[in-house]
Amino acid sequence: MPLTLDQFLNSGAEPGLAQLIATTVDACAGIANLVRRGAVGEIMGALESENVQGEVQKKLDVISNDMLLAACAKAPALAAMASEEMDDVHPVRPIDAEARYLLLFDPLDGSSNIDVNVSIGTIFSILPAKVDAARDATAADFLQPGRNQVAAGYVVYGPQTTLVLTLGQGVAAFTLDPASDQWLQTAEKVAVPRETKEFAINASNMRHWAPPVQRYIDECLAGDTGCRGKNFNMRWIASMVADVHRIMVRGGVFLYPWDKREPDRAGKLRLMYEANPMSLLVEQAGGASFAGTGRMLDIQPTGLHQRVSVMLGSAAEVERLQALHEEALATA
Ligand code: AHM
Ligand code: MG
Repeated sequence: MPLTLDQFLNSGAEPGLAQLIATTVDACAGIANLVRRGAVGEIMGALESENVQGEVQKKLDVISNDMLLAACAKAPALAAMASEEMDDVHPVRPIDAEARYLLLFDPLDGSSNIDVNVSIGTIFSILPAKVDAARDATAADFLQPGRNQVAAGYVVYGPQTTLVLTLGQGVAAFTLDPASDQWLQTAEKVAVPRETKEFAINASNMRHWAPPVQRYIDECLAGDTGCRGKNFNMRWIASMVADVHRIMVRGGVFLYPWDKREPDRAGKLRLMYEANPMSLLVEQAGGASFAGTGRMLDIQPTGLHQRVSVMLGSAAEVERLQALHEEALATA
Protein backbone atom coordinates (compact mmCIF):
# COMPACT_ATOMS: atom_id res chain seq x y z
CA MET A 1 0.00 0.00 0.00
CA PRO A 2 1.56 3.39 -0.96
CA LEU A 3 2.19 6.00 1.74
CA THR A 4 -0.44 8.71 2.10
CA LEU A 5 0.71 12.32 2.03
CA ASP A 6 -0.14 12.64 5.74
CA GLN A 7 2.04 9.63 6.61
CA PHE A 8 4.87 11.08 4.53
CA LEU A 9 4.58 14.52 6.14
CA ASN A 10 4.28 13.19 9.67
CA SER A 11 7.54 11.31 9.31
CA GLY A 12 9.45 14.03 7.40
CA ALA A 13 8.41 17.43 8.78
CA GLU A 14 7.86 18.97 12.19
CA PRO A 15 4.12 19.00 13.07
CA GLY A 16 3.46 22.71 12.35
CA LEU A 17 5.12 22.53 8.93
CA ALA A 18 3.44 19.19 8.14
CA GLN A 19 0.04 20.69 8.89
CA LEU A 20 0.75 23.82 6.82
CA ILE A 21 1.76 21.74 3.79
CA ALA A 22 -1.24 19.42 4.20
CA THR A 23 -3.57 22.45 4.36
CA THR A 24 -2.00 24.03 1.26
CA VAL A 25 -2.28 20.78 -0.67
CA ASP A 26 -5.90 20.30 0.47
CA ALA A 27 -6.73 23.69 -1.00
CA CYS A 28 -5.10 22.51 -4.24
CA ALA A 29 -7.38 19.45 -4.23
CA GLY A 30 -10.30 21.91 -4.04
CA ILE A 31 -8.86 23.86 -6.99
CA ALA A 32 -8.47 20.57 -8.91
CA ASN A 33 -12.19 19.88 -8.42
CA LEU A 34 -13.10 23.31 -9.78
CA VAL A 35 -10.74 22.93 -12.74
CA ARG A 36 -12.43 19.65 -13.61
CA ARG A 37 -15.85 21.35 -13.68
CA GLY A 38 -14.61 23.79 -16.33
CA ALA A 39 -17.32 25.78 -18.06
CA VAL A 40 -20.00 24.05 -15.95
CA GLY A 41 -18.42 25.62 -12.85
CA GLU A 42 -18.32 29.09 -14.41
CA ILE A 43 -14.59 29.39 -13.87
CA MET A 44 -13.53 30.21 -17.42
CA GLY A 45 -12.70 33.58 -18.90
CA ALA A 46 -11.06 36.80 -17.83
CA LEU A 47 -11.99 39.49 -15.33
CA GLU A 48 -11.62 43.20 -15.90
CA SER A 49 -8.98 43.46 -13.17
CA GLU A 50 -5.21 43.35 -13.56
CA ASN A 51 -2.68 42.00 -11.08
CA VAL A 52 0.26 43.97 -9.71
CA GLN A 53 2.30 43.07 -12.79
CA GLY A 54 -0.31 44.56 -15.13
CA GLU A 55 -1.50 41.16 -16.37
CA VAL A 56 -5.22 40.63 -16.95
CA GLN A 57 -6.53 38.28 -14.27
CA LYS A 58 -8.49 35.17 -15.18
CA LYS A 59 -11.48 34.21 -13.04
CA LEU A 60 -9.65 31.09 -11.94
CA ASP A 61 -6.54 33.09 -10.90
CA VAL A 62 -8.64 35.01 -8.41
CA ILE A 63 -10.78 32.08 -7.24
CA SER A 64 -7.68 29.93 -6.64
CA ASN A 65 -5.97 32.76 -4.78
CA ASP A 66 -9.01 33.20 -2.51
CA MET A 67 -9.24 29.45 -1.86
CA LEU A 68 -5.59 29.25 -0.82
CA LEU A 69 -5.88 32.35 1.38
CA ALA A 70 -8.97 31.06 3.18
CA ALA A 71 -7.70 27.52 3.70
CA CYS A 72 -4.10 28.26 4.66
CA ALA A 73 -5.00 30.97 7.19
CA LYS A 74 -6.24 28.11 9.37
CA ALA A 75 -2.78 26.55 9.74
CA PRO A 76 -1.46 27.72 13.15
CA ALA A 77 2.17 27.62 11.97
CA LEU A 78 1.55 30.24 9.29
CA ALA A 79 2.37 33.91 9.92
CA ALA A 80 1.77 35.43 6.47
CA MET A 81 1.25 34.77 2.77
CA ALA A 82 2.34 36.43 -0.46
CA SER A 83 0.95 35.67 -3.89
CA GLU A 84 1.61 36.47 -7.51
CA GLU A 85 -1.97 37.80 -7.60
CA MET A 86 -1.74 40.23 -4.65
CA ASP A 87 0.12 43.54 -4.42
CA ASP A 88 1.13 43.21 -0.77
CA VAL A 89 1.77 40.55 1.83
CA HIS A 90 -1.21 39.06 3.64
CA PRO A 91 -0.44 38.74 7.36
CA VAL A 92 -2.43 36.02 9.14
CA ARG A 93 -1.20 36.26 12.71
CA PRO A 94 1.85 37.80 14.42
CA ILE A 95 5.09 35.88 13.99
CA ASP A 96 5.90 33.94 17.15
CA ALA A 97 7.40 30.63 18.21
CA GLU A 98 4.41 28.76 16.77
CA ALA A 99 3.52 30.95 13.76
CA ARG A 100 6.95 30.85 12.18
CA TYR A 101 6.44 30.17 8.49
CA LEU A 102 5.77 32.31 5.44
CA LEU A 103 3.90 30.87 2.46
CA LEU A 104 4.24 32.10 -1.12
CA PHE A 105 2.27 30.90 -4.12
CA ASP A 106 1.41 31.27 -7.75
CA PRO A 107 -2.19 30.15 -7.27
CA LEU A 108 -2.83 29.33 -10.92
CA ASP A 109 0.18 28.95 -13.14
CA GLY A 110 -0.28 28.71 -16.90
CA SER A 111 -3.39 30.92 -16.92
CA SER A 112 -3.42 31.16 -20.72
CA ASN A 113 -4.20 27.42 -20.80
CA ILE A 114 -7.32 27.49 -18.58
CA ASP A 115 -9.83 28.15 -21.33
CA VAL A 116 -8.28 25.65 -23.75
CA ASN A 117 -8.27 22.69 -21.35
CA VAL A 118 -4.50 22.22 -21.18
CA SER A 119 -2.57 21.40 -17.97
CA ILE A 120 -2.23 24.18 -15.41
CA GLY A 121 -1.08 24.15 -11.78
CA THR A 122 -0.29 25.76 -8.44
CA ILE A 123 3.27 26.44 -7.24
CA PHE A 124 4.13 27.06 -3.57
CA SER A 125 7.16 27.86 -1.45
CA ILE A 126 7.62 27.98 2.33
CA LEU A 127 10.20 30.19 4.04
CA PRO A 128 11.08 30.43 7.71
CA ALA A 129 10.09 33.67 9.46
CA LYS A 130 12.61 35.38 11.69
CA VAL A 131 11.17 34.96 15.17
CA ASP A 132 12.41 38.03 17.05
CA ALA A 133 9.47 39.86 18.63
CA ALA A 134 5.74 39.18 18.16
CA ARG A 135 4.84 41.33 15.12
CA ASP A 136 3.11 41.11 11.76
CA ALA A 137 5.29 39.94 8.89
CA THR A 138 6.20 42.53 6.25
CA ALA A 139 7.53 42.16 2.71
CA ALA A 140 11.07 42.38 4.11
CA ASP A 141 10.54 39.08 5.96
CA PHE A 142 9.90 37.35 2.62
CA LEU A 143 13.01 38.71 0.87
CA GLN A 144 15.21 35.68 1.51
CA PRO A 145 17.29 33.73 -1.01
CA GLY A 146 15.63 30.59 -2.36
CA ARG A 147 18.13 28.33 -0.59
CA ASN A 148 16.33 29.22 2.68
CA GLN A 149 13.11 27.48 1.59
CA VAL A 150 12.07 24.73 4.03
CA ALA A 151 9.65 23.22 1.52
CA ALA A 152 8.48 23.76 -2.04
CA GLY A 153 6.06 22.02 -4.32
CA TYR A 154 3.66 22.20 -7.20
CA VAL A 155 0.40 20.54 -8.13
CA VAL A 156 -0.33 19.83 -11.80
CA TYR A 157 -3.99 19.89 -12.81
CA GLY A 158 -3.67 17.65 -15.85
CA PRO A 159 -4.99 14.25 -16.90
CA GLN A 160 -3.92 13.32 -13.36
CA THR A 161 -3.68 15.61 -10.34
CA THR A 162 -0.07 15.27 -9.20
CA LEU A 163 1.82 16.83 -6.29
CA VAL A 164 5.61 17.08 -6.45
CA LEU A 165 7.11 18.06 -3.11
CA THR A 166 10.45 18.65 -1.44
CA LEU A 167 11.21 19.17 2.22
CA GLY A 168 14.84 19.75 1.32
CA GLN A 169 15.85 16.09 1.30
CA GLY A 170 14.99 14.80 -2.14
CA VAL A 171 11.73 15.01 -4.04
CA ALA A 172 8.64 12.82 -3.76
CA ALA A 173 5.52 12.70 -5.94
CA PHE A 174 1.91 11.97 -5.00
CA THR A 175 -1.20 11.40 -7.06
CA LEU A 176 -4.67 12.43 -5.92
CA ASP A 177 -6.67 9.20 -6.06
CA PRO A 178 -10.18 10.13 -7.20
CA ALA A 179 -11.51 6.86 -5.75
CA SER A 180 -10.45 7.65 -2.16
CA ASP A 181 -9.77 11.42 -2.35
CA GLN A 182 -6.35 10.66 -0.84
CA TRP A 183 -2.92 11.82 -1.97
CA LEU A 184 -0.92 8.60 -2.45
CA GLN A 185 2.84 8.50 -2.93
CA THR A 186 3.62 7.48 -6.50
CA ALA A 187 7.37 8.26 -6.61
CA GLU A 188 9.74 8.09 -3.64
CA LYS A 189 12.76 9.69 -5.20
CA VAL A 190 12.22 11.82 -8.27
CA ALA A 191 15.48 12.13 -10.27
CA VAL A 192 16.14 14.46 -13.21
CA PRO A 193 18.55 12.68 -15.58
CA ARG A 194 21.84 14.55 -16.08
CA GLU A 195 21.72 14.17 -19.87
CA THR A 196 18.79 15.01 -22.13
CA LYS A 197 17.87 15.59 -25.75
CA GLU A 198 14.87 17.84 -25.08
CA PHE A 199 14.55 21.59 -24.57
CA ALA A 200 11.58 23.84 -23.80
CA ILE A 201 11.49 27.50 -24.79
CA ASN A 202 9.00 29.84 -26.45
CA ALA A 203 10.83 29.97 -29.78
CA SER A 204 8.64 32.80 -31.07
CA ASN A 205 10.87 35.11 -29.01
CA MET A 206 14.06 33.87 -30.68
CA ARG A 207 15.02 37.16 -32.32
CA HIS A 208 14.88 38.93 -28.95
CA TRP A 209 17.14 36.56 -26.97
CA ALA A 210 20.62 37.41 -25.71
CA PRO A 211 23.52 35.95 -27.76
CA PRO A 212 24.36 33.03 -25.38
CA VAL A 213 20.75 31.78 -25.45
CA GLN A 214 20.60 32.16 -29.25
CA ARG A 215 23.83 30.20 -29.52
CA TYR A 216 22.63 27.45 -27.19
CA ILE A 217 19.40 26.93 -29.14
CA ASP A 218 21.26 27.13 -32.47
CA GLU A 219 23.54 24.35 -31.25
CA CYS A 220 20.52 22.22 -30.25
CA LEU A 221 18.81 22.86 -33.58
CA ALA A 222 21.96 21.88 -35.52
CA GLY A 223 21.38 18.36 -34.20
CA ASP A 224 23.82 15.58 -34.97
CA THR A 225 25.52 17.66 -37.67
CA GLY A 226 26.47 20.37 -35.12
CA CYS A 227 28.87 20.61 -32.20
CA ARG A 228 26.44 18.85 -29.82
CA GLY A 229 26.50 15.74 -32.01
CA LYS A 230 22.91 14.73 -31.21
CA ASN A 231 19.39 15.59 -32.31
CA PHE A 232 17.19 17.50 -29.88
CA ASN A 233 13.43 17.50 -29.51
CA MET A 234 11.42 20.59 -28.50
CA ARG A 235 8.34 20.98 -26.24
CA TRP A 236 6.52 24.11 -25.01
CA ILE A 237 3.27 23.80 -23.07
CA ALA A 238 3.23 27.43 -21.82
CA SER A 239 2.45 26.20 -18.29
CA MET A 240 5.66 26.19 -16.29
CA VAL A 241 4.24 23.52 -13.98
CA ALA A 242 3.56 21.17 -16.88
CA ASP A 243 6.89 21.86 -18.61
CA VAL A 244 8.84 21.38 -15.37
CA HIS A 245 6.84 18.26 -14.53
CA ARG A 246 7.89 16.66 -17.81
CA ILE A 247 11.51 17.47 -16.91
CA MET A 248 11.03 15.90 -13.45
CA VAL A 249 9.76 12.72 -15.12
CA ARG A 250 12.08 12.31 -18.12
CA GLY A 251 14.63 15.15 -18.07
CA GLY A 252 15.01 18.20 -20.29
CA VAL A 253 15.84 21.85 -19.94
CA PHE A 254 13.39 24.74 -19.50
CA LEU A 255 14.24 28.31 -20.47
CA TYR A 256 12.37 31.57 -20.04
CA PRO A 257 15.32 33.92 -20.49
CA TRP A 258 15.69 37.69 -20.37
CA ASP A 259 15.02 39.22 -23.76
CA LYS A 260 15.69 42.60 -25.28
CA ARG A 261 12.06 43.66 -25.83
CA GLU A 262 12.03 44.98 -22.28
CA PRO A 263 15.71 45.31 -21.39
CA ASP A 264 15.02 46.58 -17.89
CA ARG A 265 12.85 43.60 -17.00
CA ALA A 266 14.94 40.60 -15.97
CA GLY A 267 12.52 38.07 -17.48
CA LYS A 268 8.87 37.08 -17.55
CA LEU A 269 8.76 34.67 -14.63
CA ARG A 270 8.76 35.59 -10.97
CA LEU A 271 11.63 34.74 -8.64
CA MET A 272 9.63 34.17 -5.45
CA TYR A 273 6.53 32.37 -6.78
CA GLU A 274 7.89 30.40 -9.73
CA ALA A 275 11.68 30.33 -10.15
CA ASN A 276 12.73 29.65 -6.54
CA PRO A 277 10.32 26.82 -5.71
CA MET A 278 10.95 25.14 -9.08
CA SER A 279 14.72 25.58 -8.68
CA LEU A 280 14.71 23.95 -5.24
CA LEU A 281 12.69 21.01 -6.60
CA VAL A 282 14.95 20.61 -9.63
CA GLU A 283 18.15 20.81 -7.55
CA GLN A 284 16.77 18.37 -4.99
CA ALA A 285 16.07 15.98 -7.86
CA GLY A 286 19.70 16.23 -9.06
CA GLY A 287 19.22 18.93 -11.72
CA ALA A 288 20.49 22.52 -11.81
CA SER A 289 19.10 26.04 -12.09
CA PHE A 290 20.76 29.14 -13.49
CA ALA A 291 19.52 32.73 -13.63
CA GLY A 292 21.88 33.91 -16.38
CA THR A 293 24.26 35.36 -13.81
CA GLY A 294 24.55 32.65 -11.17
CA ARG A 295 22.66 30.02 -9.18
CA MET A 296 18.97 30.89 -8.85
CA LEU A 297 18.76 29.90 -5.18
CA ASP A 298 21.56 32.32 -4.23
CA ILE A 299 19.80 35.46 -5.51
CA GLN A 300 19.08 37.96 -2.74
CA PRO A 301 15.57 39.20 -3.65
CA THR A 302 14.94 42.93 -3.69
CA GLY A 303 11.19 42.85 -4.29
CA LEU A 304 8.28 40.46 -3.75
CA HIS A 305 7.29 40.49 -7.42
CA GLN A 306 10.79 40.54 -8.86
CA ARG A 307 11.24 38.86 -12.24
CA VAL A 308 14.16 36.72 -13.28
CA SER A 309 15.71 34.90 -16.21
CA VAL A 310 15.15 31.14 -15.78
CA MET A 311 17.16 28.17 -17.10
CA LEU A 312 16.68 24.89 -15.25
CA GLY A 313 16.59 21.13 -15.65
CA SER A 314 19.08 18.44 -16.63
CA ALA A 315 22.47 19.41 -15.18
CA ALA A 316 24.55 18.86 -18.35
CA GLU A 317 22.40 21.34 -20.32
CA VAL A 318 22.35 23.96 -17.56
CA GLU A 319 26.17 23.67 -17.37
CA ARG A 320 26.37 24.22 -21.16
CA LEU A 321 24.19 27.33 -20.81
CA GLN A 322 26.36 28.57 -17.98
CA ALA A 323 29.54 28.04 -20.01
CA LEU A 324 28.08 29.97 -22.97
CA HIS A 325 27.08 32.85 -20.69
CA GLU A 326 30.55 32.94 -19.10
CA GLU A 327 32.21 32.88 -22.52
CA ALA A 328 30.00 35.76 -23.74
CA LEU A 329 30.90 37.77 -20.64
CA ALA A 330 34.63 37.08 -21.03
CA THR A 331 34.67 38.22 -24.69
CA ALA A 332 32.38 41.26 -24.18
P1 AHM B 1 1.18 32.90 -15.33
O1 AHM B 1 1.70 32.57 -13.96
O2 AHM B 1 0.52 34.24 -15.39
O3 AHM B 1 0.32 31.82 -15.89
O4 AHM B 1 2.45 33.10 -16.32
C1 AHM B 1 3.52 32.20 -16.29
C2 AHM B 1 3.49 31.28 -17.49
C3 AHM B 1 4.35 30.06 -17.29
O5 AHM B 1 3.59 29.04 -16.72
C4 AHM B 1 4.79 29.72 -18.69
O6 AHM B 1 6.04 29.06 -18.71
C5 AHM B 1 4.87 31.06 -19.35
O7 AHM B 1 4.04 31.94 -18.61
C6 AHM B 1 4.38 31.02 -20.76
O8 AHM B 1 4.60 32.26 -21.35
P2 AHM B 1 4.37 32.50 -22.92
O9 AHM B 1 2.89 32.59 -23.13
O10 AHM B 1 5.08 33.81 -23.16
O11 AHM B 1 4.99 31.37 -23.66
MG1 MG C 1 2.89 31.45 -13.11
